[in-house]
Amino acid sequence: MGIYFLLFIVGLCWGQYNPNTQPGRTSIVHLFEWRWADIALECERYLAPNGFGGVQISPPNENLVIADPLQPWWERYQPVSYKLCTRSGNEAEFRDMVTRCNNVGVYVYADAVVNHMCGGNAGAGNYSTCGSYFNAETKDFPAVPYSAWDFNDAKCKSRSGDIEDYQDVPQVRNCRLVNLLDLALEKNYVRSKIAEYMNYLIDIGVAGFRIDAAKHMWPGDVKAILDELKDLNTKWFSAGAKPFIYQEVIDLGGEPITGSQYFGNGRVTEFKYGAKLGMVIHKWNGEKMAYLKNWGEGWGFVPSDRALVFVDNHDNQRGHGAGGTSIVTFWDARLYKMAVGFMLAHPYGFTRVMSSYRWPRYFKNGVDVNDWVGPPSNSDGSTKSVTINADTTCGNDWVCEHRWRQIRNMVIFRNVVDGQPFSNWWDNGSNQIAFSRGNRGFIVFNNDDWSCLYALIFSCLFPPARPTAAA
Ligand code: QV4
Ligand code: CA
Repeated sequence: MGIYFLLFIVGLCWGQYNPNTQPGRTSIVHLFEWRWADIALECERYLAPNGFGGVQISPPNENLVIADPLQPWWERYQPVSYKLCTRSGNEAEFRDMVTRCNNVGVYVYADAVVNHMCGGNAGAGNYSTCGSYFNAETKDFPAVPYSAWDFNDAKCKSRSGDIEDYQDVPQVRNCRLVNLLDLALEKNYVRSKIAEYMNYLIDIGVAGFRIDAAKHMWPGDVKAILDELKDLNTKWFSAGAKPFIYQEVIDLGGEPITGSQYFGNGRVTEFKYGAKLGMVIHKWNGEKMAYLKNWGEGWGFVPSDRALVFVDNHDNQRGHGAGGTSIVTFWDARLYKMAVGFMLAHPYGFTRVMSSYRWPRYFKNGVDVNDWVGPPSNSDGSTKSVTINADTTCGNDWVCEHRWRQIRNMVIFRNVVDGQPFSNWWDNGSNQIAFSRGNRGFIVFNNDDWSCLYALIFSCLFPPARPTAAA
């Protein structure tokens, strides 16, 4: 009896940390702001054939429609209800996407914005993506429904009602993140409405969730919600499979709230990863690739099986969130291929590839004042479809980093070497490194500007200024 009981418990726990991807598929891609119809097509025509395990989608629930600035990308982080209509598509399109992606073994991970509703100064009306009425002033969201009783304001002790001090733990959890109406997650009613929303997505076929702004929710409240979640839909997943959970907790050190406080719920986003790798790839502060020999927990990151890792994300690629100027993005294509290539070659963490859109950056005093600009749009405000060029790149200002040859190949490399140990490290003491993954894969990087990388055959295998990752 004992052993079975233990296995059952392990099975219960193991689920939240397991991405549920099909065997041999070891990465997901964040198709940021893509339309559901385009994601369905991409699952079938590209992600499945190239070994991607899944796709993170933008928040699928009804959000505030903001006129000034005009429909910023971040309006999708201001919920009005849990109805499934957004500029990515309606419920029918959402269902079609999940079914078609699941049918080709590419699973869907939804961005769950459940810490808050819209901004406190959003006014009142029906300017929302399903047309639902709301009143931010009175905290009335009849389409859920939520009323003023379901929000935290009375609990918040800061002067403004917003989070003012990240050293004050109750403030970070109970006050408004940039004035967003903060939900009272200790209330069973609020927990039940959120669990109802997430279970609705699970019934449709979703495989897991990114928990937005998890740092701003008490770990116990998050757990209480997760404990109400169903097992995954057995139409695509084995009986008893649990939703994969990765919580957005920005922890660069120096704050009382840490990623490890959330390990009981699932994985956490390891923001130190992108920030530190960016420093190394930029060769700033004396950082060099030779130092990557002990990459991972050796650099103070969370344990590998609790980490969701990425080079950049939708926030820090445009100066939001964490990571600062060290973050490498698609705007620096040469460095970006190297950073993503290294991430996919190294065994640490569960990897997420970013897929972005180009926006008209405009720097004033070193700050991009166009960081708010939403996805490529038609004149009526609808999101442009993702067109595919003859050379397999994307049009309409969709960057499609996941389709870049070096990145696609490294997604496949990671699949091929899955489970193989990090071994045979070599470096030149500077920015030329090489390592294998067991006897299944071998990779070389040359990020030195001044020297060829000579191999045994004494030829200049990898000339400088052309960082190369040979899989
Ligand atoms: C502003 C002021 C407030 C003021 C308010 C009054 O900052 O002090 O009270 O106006 O109107 C947008 C605007 C922001 C505005 C806010 C409320 O940018 O200027 O407040 O709306 O109107 C995204 C964007 C935010 C955006 C938010 C809501 O990044 O700029 O705010 O969506 O639209 C921390 C958190 C971390 C968070 C990160 C950005 O710990 O969890 O900040 N990351 C996640 C998401 C991120 C999203 C949110 C959380 C909120 O990844 O995309 O913020 O859901 O580090
Ligand atoms: Ca909160």
